[in-house]
Amino acid sequence: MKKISIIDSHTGGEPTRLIVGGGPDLGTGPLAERLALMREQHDHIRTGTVCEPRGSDVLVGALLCEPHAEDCVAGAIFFNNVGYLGMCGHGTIGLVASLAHMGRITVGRHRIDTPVGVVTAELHADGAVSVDNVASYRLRKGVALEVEGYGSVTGDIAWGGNWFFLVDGGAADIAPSNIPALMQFSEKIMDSLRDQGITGSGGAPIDHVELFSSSNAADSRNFVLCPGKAYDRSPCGTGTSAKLACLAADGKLAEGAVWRQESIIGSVFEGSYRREAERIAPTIRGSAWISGEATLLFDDNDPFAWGIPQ
Ligand code: PYC
Repeated sequence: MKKISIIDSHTGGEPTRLIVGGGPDLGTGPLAERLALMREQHDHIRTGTVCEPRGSDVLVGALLCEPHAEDCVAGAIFFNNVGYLGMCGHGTIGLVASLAHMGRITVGRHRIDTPVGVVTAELHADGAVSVDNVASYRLRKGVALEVEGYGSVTGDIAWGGNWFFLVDGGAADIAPSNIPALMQFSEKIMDSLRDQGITGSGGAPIDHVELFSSSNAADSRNFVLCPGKAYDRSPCGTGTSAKLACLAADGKLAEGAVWRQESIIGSVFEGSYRREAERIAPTIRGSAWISGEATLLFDDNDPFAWGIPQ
């Protein structure tokens, strides 16, 4: 029986399942190479860990790795029910909380190796975590998209570690009671982006849609559709970084000022940025809680041991 050890956490309601033992041997190369190796030769570890029947489409997984880049405390490869994520903000906050839970780090700043570069995270004395995310930028402003059943929808395209199409307002108020309508609208936007060939840099697919409305508790409330067709329960770290890039480009948020981004379920991340030439260096602060430690068992005779195919 194959065994995989995990630590579960959630960051503002969005779960992260960290593989801490029993994962594949991916060697010692750069994290981007190790991600490619995992995708080509060990993808069943991803599907067995985060897909049904053990997981669900909302679960983000992370494989804890030895780092390749210098002075890093750990490396991580993030994935979900349909594939791999370059970077994951809520997942990094969950990873840092899990490393603290394991006794591997204490309060202070720590470098973490990821497939899209090194990110620095700070564990604060109150348990909150700040992540200095990868350089973020807006690629295009005011892109008009024809969306079947909704007409013309205008949004910005921005990079925050993943590609986002950001839309102010939308089909329905951003409230938990409207999740089915928000899902339908965002999925239609995702389909239209693909069908109309609208992409990020170098033809990269835009695989996250982010809708915004006003908030009574923060500067804005969002709804984020992720590539696996689940919505982010947290305000989405990479999505908040993409939002900061748009605010900075529009001159609507000063360098160093704090933007409070609320999620659809009411959890909040605080974001701020420094300018770095044409891009911004965003910092996202949030909190994660450990919700479980377990050993996953993979029975050779179980037809769904490695997940139900999607
Ligand atoms: O927090 O960056 C994030 C994220 C990406 C997908 C789900 N959460």
